[in-house]
Amino acid sequence: MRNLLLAFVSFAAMLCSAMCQNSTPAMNQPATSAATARDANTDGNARKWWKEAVVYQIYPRSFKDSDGDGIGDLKGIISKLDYLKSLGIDVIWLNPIYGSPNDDNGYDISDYQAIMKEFGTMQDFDDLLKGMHARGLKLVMDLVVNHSSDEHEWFKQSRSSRDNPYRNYYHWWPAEKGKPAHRWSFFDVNADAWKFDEKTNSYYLHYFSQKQPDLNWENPKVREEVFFMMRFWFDKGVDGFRMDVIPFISKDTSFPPLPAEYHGDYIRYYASGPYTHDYLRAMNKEALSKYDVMSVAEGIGVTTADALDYVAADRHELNMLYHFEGVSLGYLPNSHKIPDPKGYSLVEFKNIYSKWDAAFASKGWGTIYLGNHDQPRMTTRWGNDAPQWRELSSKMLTTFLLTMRATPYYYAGDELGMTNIKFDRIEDYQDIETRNWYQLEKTSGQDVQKFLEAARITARDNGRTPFQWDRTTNAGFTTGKPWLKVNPNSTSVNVASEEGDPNSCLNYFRTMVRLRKNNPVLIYGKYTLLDKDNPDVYAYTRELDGKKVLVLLNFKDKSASVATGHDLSKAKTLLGNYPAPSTNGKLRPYEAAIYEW
Ligand code: TEU
Repeated sequence: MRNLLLAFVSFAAMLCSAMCQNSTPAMNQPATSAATARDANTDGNARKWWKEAVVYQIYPRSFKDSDGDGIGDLKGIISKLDYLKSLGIDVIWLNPIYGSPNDDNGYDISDYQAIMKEFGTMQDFDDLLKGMHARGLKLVMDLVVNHSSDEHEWFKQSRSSRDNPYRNYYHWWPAEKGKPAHRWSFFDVNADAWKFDEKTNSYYLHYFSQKQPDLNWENPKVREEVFFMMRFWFDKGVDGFRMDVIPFISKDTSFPPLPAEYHGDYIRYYASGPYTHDYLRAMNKEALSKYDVMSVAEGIGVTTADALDYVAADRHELNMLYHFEGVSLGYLPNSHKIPDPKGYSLVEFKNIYSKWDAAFASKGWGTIYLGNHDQPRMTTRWGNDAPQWRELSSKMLTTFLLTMRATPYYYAGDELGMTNIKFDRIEDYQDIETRNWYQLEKTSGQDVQKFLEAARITARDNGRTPFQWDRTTNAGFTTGKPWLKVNPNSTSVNVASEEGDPNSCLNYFRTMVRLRKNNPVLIYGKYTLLDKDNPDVYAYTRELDGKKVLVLLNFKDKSASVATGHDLSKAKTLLGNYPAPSTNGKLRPYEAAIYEW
């Protein structure tokens, strides 16, 4: 029960910490603080390819299966390169494709320099990279180095004896010192991040599952191994890394009881390690800075107060990070992602994205996303997946993502308006997070029905169902049995049927990407929020070099008015999701419209 409570409190605190502007700054900041450095230099408007890019994320397991085993693979992606090119996107981020026993679908890596056998071979990888580069597409890989798999050779050695040379590659706590101070685990059935290992009478640390032991970054050998591995992929030609839970890599290795200021807030504590920025600067020096590549942190636990410490150019660390504040909105406090029955507040939503825009107004650079492999489908979560609103709301959200001053990270399938599958039974879920949280609820006597009800909206597998290519069996994803069920709406929501329809979500996405790429104002232009207390409409302008663009987005399923102070009848309409965009400030349900002066 205690663990469950801690899990609840901690998860809630993660959401809450993301909301707190003035949370405790990272411990042991270096002498030259980011704030001082910030005043001396501005990099916010320096033009870079990765600021102008539209990033498209592919979950390889679910994209396209070429050999009928029910699991997507690299040859499958290769067979769809022309489709990817046709979207107009620039960069493809692939979730992990390395050797892995798949406890967490590739986020548990057993060989960093090999390709997962279900996904293909190194030759397939080389062919994929070549095919992408031939089409002018860049490839960003996932870097998962907070932890490895327990099946990695390093861990096998490490756990074999206390004096093995690899012992210090991981965090061990000898049992004769008693139980270590509690640490919360994301995926453990008891939410306990310490696992007792009989062989050496010690506990090892795993912030995620028991099969994902945390690497010990204090060991210089670990850092060298990681930087070497990064160079290996860069030398092959990859164009960057998305860095999994990178704010967690540095720990206070005395493992004290949770300091009072972090009570109930493990995520913020995990993201405030003493040497995070030293490690990132070393990573920049030893690997990133040697290549023309991009880097983006999964900015878990990072707030607007410390974001620039990661991404201001003069810090020489990373290029971008993505925050959790937006996607954490609208959950009930003290819950495992139980959505508030009242829905989310658009005013809060606008405040969050405006605050994050302001964080990078003169330094650093932002990112924007509403979906990824850890999130439900954006149309279900932030729009409306009822048949009459699915397309309109999906296009409206696409308009938002592609008109903000931040690099868009767009999740495969959202261009089709894919929606949550909404499983009823726990057996249908494959994801370790949902399965283990369910167990945790069950063993502690919670209402599992309520949990399952919430999972229909929030569970990660909703965003991982197979990509919908056409209306044939299994949506054209596989000729075998798909590893995760295909959404029944694939008979109408799929590439083949949307391809030929000029008004489809797919073609709207293509048009929207083109519009962004052809209008630097949509990339670099200053962002100003209008009518900020309007509960229904998100309205903002973007301005650059005398050009002004106004974006109006109705987030509701009813008509709504907006006061922009602009005479829309004098503006040129650039794009809208209704045949003729409104010109009088009265927006139809889920209407999106872009105007220019
Ligand atoms: O995600 C980090 C993370 O904390 C997620 O577990 C997230 O908070 C959760 O899904 C919200 O419900 C990264 C990866 O993106 C994720 O897929 C991995 O499972 C995790 O790290 C461990 O590597």
